[in-house]
Amino acid sequence: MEQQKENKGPVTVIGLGGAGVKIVSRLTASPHAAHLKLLAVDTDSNILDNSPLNSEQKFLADNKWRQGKGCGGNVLEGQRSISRERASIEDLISDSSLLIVVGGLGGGTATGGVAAFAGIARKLKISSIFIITMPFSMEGHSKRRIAESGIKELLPVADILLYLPNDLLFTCLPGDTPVDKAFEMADNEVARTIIGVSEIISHDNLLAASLADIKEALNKQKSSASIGVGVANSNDGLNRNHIALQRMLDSPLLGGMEKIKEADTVIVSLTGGKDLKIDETKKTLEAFEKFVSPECNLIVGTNTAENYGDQVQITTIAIKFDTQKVKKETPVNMNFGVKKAQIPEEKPKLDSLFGAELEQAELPLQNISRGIFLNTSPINHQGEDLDVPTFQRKGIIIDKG
Ligand SMILES: Nc1nc2c(ncn2[C@@H]2O[C@H](COP(=O)(O)OP(=O)(O)OP(=O)(O)O)[C@@H](O)[C@H]2O)c(=O)[nH]1
Ligand SMILES: [Mg+2]
Repeated sequence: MEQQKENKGPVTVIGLGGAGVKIVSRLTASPHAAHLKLLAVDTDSNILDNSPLNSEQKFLADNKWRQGKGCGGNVLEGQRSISRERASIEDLISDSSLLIVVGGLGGGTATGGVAAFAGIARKLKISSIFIITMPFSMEGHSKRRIAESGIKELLPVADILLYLPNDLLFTCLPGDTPVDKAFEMADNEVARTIIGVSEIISHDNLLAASLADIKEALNKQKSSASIGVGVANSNDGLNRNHIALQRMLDSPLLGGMEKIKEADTVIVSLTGGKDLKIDETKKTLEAFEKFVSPECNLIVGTNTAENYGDQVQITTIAIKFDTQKVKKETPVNMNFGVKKAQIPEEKPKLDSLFGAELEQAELPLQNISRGIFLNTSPINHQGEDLDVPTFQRKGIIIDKG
């Protein structure tokens, strides 16, 4: 695997095509996205004009050729439009430490353009994550086929691909919900997912789940995965973490608690403000163990960020490996993957994320608990060190297989 360059630049989030631009536009209102560099790229000038991003954040791809009218669902034109702008796009993202591209597959611009972005990121040695929505079933078979062709192009070149079926949102929406409202909800969920994913791989995590492990699991075999995000603050009740946990379990893109129960690997990341207490963190993460199967590889991470105030966010990614589908060209469901957590003393370096570290046979999970409770005295009860999470006390060994 090619080494990614060391770069202390921003995490750049690019919204590509109509849906992508709308989702990125939602992030402008979130204080939790303040550390992200947001960019909107489209072939449609109307979409860009309607975005609250400022003019430096907007890029109209191939203005002269498409005349700002979008690609009208033509994937080839989407491919050409973005490819023709390679040099300008390189300039836009060259300072990035990580690139997150978000878009809705099914139209021309994003479906055609995503692979070009992956290629540009590779050339610049910037790690890339693609957070992609799949069309609603109501949009018809042809949109789905277009979207699947986009996934097929993207899979071999993206570092990480996470695709979210818009349909999952319907499971919790009343039947008479207007389409616009459904899209709006999808936008909000995806925007939350972007923040959650960027938190998980954040550089100053006390316990950062490493991007290398996500990548490793993805390379190992194709998998299906679900993402849940829950947010709460102290106005919601005394136990904000548990409320956030419940909201995460109810979040539409997760697709129900079963997804966590069935998962082979689950990563759970808790982010809060500077007042996030060790004991509430510990209780929440231990409570989480009840949801997973004993064989599950459970990875936990906590993170504090000043702009969270009294808010907490729990992000969960539940992955189920599907050995039947390993050899298929396209996966059936969303893709994502994770494995161990990073030891907290050292910040993860992007240049080492895809390197030789992937070769370790057994994961040093024992170190994780020392990270959470680094500067506190150990709590012993009946000869057991309660600072060590139960799943570790039970001696569950994670084999990378
Ligand atoms: N979440 C969300 N998804 C949307 C929205 N609008 C469209 N989509 C989804 O995104 C897919 C692609 O639509 P667009 O983003 O408009 O397409 P595009 O990439 O701009 O491509 P062209 O318009 O053909 O150039 C659709 O099939 C929908 O599934 C939206 O407002 N929010
Ligand atoms: Mg469009």
